[in-house]
Amino acid sequence: MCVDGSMVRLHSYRQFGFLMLLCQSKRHFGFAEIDRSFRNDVLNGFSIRPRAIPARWQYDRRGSGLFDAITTLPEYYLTRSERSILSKAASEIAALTGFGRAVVEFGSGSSAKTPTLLSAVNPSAYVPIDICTDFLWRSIEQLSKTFPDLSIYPVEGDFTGELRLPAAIQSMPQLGFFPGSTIGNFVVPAAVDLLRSMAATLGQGSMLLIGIDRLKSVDVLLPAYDDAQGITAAFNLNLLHRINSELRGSVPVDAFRHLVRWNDAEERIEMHLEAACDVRFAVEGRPFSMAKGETIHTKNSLKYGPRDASVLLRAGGWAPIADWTDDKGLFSVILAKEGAAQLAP
Ligand code: SAH
Ligand code: AVI
Repeated sequence: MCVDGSMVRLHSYRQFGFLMLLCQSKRHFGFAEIDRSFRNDVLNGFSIRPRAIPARWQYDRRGSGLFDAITTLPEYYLTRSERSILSKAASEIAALTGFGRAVVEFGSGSSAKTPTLLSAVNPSAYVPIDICTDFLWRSIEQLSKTFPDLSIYPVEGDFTGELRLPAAIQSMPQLGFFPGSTIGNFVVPAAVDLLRSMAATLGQGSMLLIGIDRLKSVDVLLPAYDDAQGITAAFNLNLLHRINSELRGSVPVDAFRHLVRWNDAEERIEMHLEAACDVRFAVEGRPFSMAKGETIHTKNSLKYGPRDASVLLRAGGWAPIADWTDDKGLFSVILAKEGAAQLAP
């Protein structure tokens, strides 16, 4: 086993117990950076107008558990659609990528879709990257049972920041995996920057398999983000609980409600937390107030037509080579290779 900064190579499932201890001890050191960014983003987010807090902070342990529950909701078609595409296209994907690449997954969460890809492409290594440490380690435990011979190098951290991939995979051809339409949680300029930094991180000759949710009727989109059981509402409101517990907050969570809007000009779902009455609270000793009806913008989920998705990838330094959709055309999975396509004169 080797430990290199935030990366740990997992040679066998037997070492998992020791890894959990290591991970816990690392929390006291490496996590200071994440804690500091959370604090800065929240204090800044409550101070700017309109108020907004980046979506990545929704994924603490409880938030990630609630997101997993969202993926099974009847209204949340995204996960079902993408899984069906991946299962059907698995052998075509493998034929195009070849075997033995290192699979690098951005925002791996519970890695629920990963086994389908790993079984198809027979990777030389797997690198799950996630900001939510609890889920990262739990999913590795599961995966290492299913793929006992696979070298797994988890990376804990923010994939929008500077990423150091494990030295051991640097000489291997790489396949980026970015499922779930997480790219939709970034506004277009940020999405382009992220795709470019992925291309730089994965390097020449790499490929990217990305899931992107398609534009569709608002009648389908709104319930997917405002489900009848209120799981998405609990997921959104959990951000306020997290602020209270991690940042000495006194936000009156019961005074907020989950609000979902379709922004037609930007072709995106927006999630907000709306104050149901005038509120005053403090975070890290700083006082804030919000008037009834004011909102905190907590997430965007951009939707793309097939052509726009292709343009986005090209702008981000990836040339699409194949794409697949589900029976209803709700979602798309695109395989792209690193390097912008040559433009005709
Ligand atoms: N890939 C899974 C999970 C998608 S949810 C799926 O397709 O279902 C988004 C995941 O990305 C969460 O696990 C969240 O913790 C992670 N995430 C979000 N923003 C991140 C960031 N900036 N850096 C690292 N991980 C991030
Ligand atoms: C991960 N991401 C693409 C999800 C989405 O659909 O925007 C996050 C989500 N949040 C609430 N519901 C789903």
